[in-house]
Formats: sequence, C-alpha cells, structure tokens
Amino acid sequence: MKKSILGVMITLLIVLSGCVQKTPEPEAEKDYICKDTPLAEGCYVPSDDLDFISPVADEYTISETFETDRVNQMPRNWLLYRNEEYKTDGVKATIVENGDNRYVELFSDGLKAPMYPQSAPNPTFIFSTKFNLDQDRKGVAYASILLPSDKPTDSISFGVSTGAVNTIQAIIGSDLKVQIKVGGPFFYYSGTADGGDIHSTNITIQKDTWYTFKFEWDASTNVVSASIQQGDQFTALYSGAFHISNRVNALADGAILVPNVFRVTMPRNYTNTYAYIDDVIVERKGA
Ligand SMILES: [Ca+2]
Repeated sequence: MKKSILGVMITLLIVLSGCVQKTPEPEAEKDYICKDTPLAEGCYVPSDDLDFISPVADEYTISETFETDRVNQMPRNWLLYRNEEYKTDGVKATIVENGDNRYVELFSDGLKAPMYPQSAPNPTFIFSTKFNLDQDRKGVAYASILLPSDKPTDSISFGVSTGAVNTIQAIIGSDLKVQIKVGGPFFYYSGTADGGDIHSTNITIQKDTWYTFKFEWDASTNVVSASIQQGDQFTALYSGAFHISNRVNALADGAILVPNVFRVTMPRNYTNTYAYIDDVIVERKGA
C-alpha cells in the first residue's frame, strides 16, 4: 500500500516537473516585451475599427411603445427633470398597464420649476427623449395623448425640438382646445424676446380618448406642420415656414448646437395635472 502511494507521488512529481520544463523560453521573452509596449508590432492584432472615428454623430430615431418597459417604473429611455426644490413625487412618469397595452402616466404638481433661465415662466414638468436627424434635417414625429376624466388635468404641451426647426408642439389647455406653438426657446422662454408663435385650431378634444398627433419638418422645403388623426386621416392643424429662433441653435454652415428631443411639458401653474402618453415615434421623412 505504502509503495503504491509512493509510486503515485513519484509519478506526479515527474509529470509536474515535465510540465515546467516544457514551457518554451521564447514565449516568455515575447510576453515580457509586449508588457512594456502593448502596441508594438506583433503584440496585438490590428483592427480598422481602432482607427475609425465617425466625423458625424450617428442619426437615430425614436420608437417608443413602452411595451418592454417595466410597470410602475420610469420608462428607461427618457429623462424627467427635477431639482432639489421638487417634492419627491412632485413630478412622475410611470409605466402603467391596461389590458395588453403599456403606456406612461404623467403627473405634475405644478409647484416648482427649473431655476434657469431666471424670471422665465419655466414649466414644472419636462419629460424628454433624444433623437438625431441632423443630417436629414427633416422627419416625422407621432405621439398619442389621453387626458383622464377621473383625475385632475390642466395644461400640457408636447412636440419636437430640433436644431433645424427650433420647436413645434401641440398645447392642450384646461378648456381642452388644441393650439399649435411654433418656435420659441428650448423650454418656454429664451430671454431673447422670442416666445414662439401660438396658432389656434378648431379642434377640441374629449377626455378618456386617445388622440394621435403628427409633427413634420423639412428643411429642404422650409415647411413645418402639425396634424391630428381623425379616423384614418390626419387633419392639418398648422402648416408654415420654418421658425428660426433668436437663440443661436445652429451655425450658418448648418452645424447644429442643440439636441433633438421629443418633449412633454406641463406649466408651473400650482395645479395637479395627470395625462397619458403612448406611441412616441420619430421616423425619417420620405426617401
Ligand atoms: Ca403602448
């Protein structure tokens, strides 16, 4: 028995020493050289990807149906503004589920607002997600909105803000009438006497009903427009020329300095407002 254990140990020792001896010297030398010069020739496999830096930011669109977001959570691709003055639940954007559809419940207490720009009527509720169509400078955005009858509602605005066409948005007031606002600053007010232009429409919405709005912009034709879906058709609410804000958001050579966002806002009006949003889609326009 003892002999056999001894035999196994001796065999193991021979095998182990064999392994150590088998390590080739040149490999060890190469490892050492590359440790100090990892980018030297022969120390890495060159890849074209390492040298490529795109000269322009990639364009990307939005396709938010919220079906893969978690119920009771904030939708993951969106930002909701708040600062330390806001109450914990002063603004909320929460995924809710009704049947097999998920969408976002929006809430604003209307009490606080961003501190800047100072003495401006900044909104309390600012909910946004980014896209980028800066090369195309045209696109189509959709969003569906519902105002509930069983919870308080007041005023809500939603639409796109891009470098090429400052802003176009729909405003639904406490009277449920739809207005279209073109231009204006990134939030409500730029401090440059450019508050945007508000156009009334003959549309009044009803509560507890989903409405789909469409916003289009096209720098090549200098047209920006908004419409609302009625049945299978979209009814025009506004169509006009591009509005270029006083605020510098693009350079003369076309370079765009501000992000493209789809944005929902609610004013600082000391009023609780609930609203629901679904199917926020930004697509390329035409071919
Ligand atoms: Ca949905």
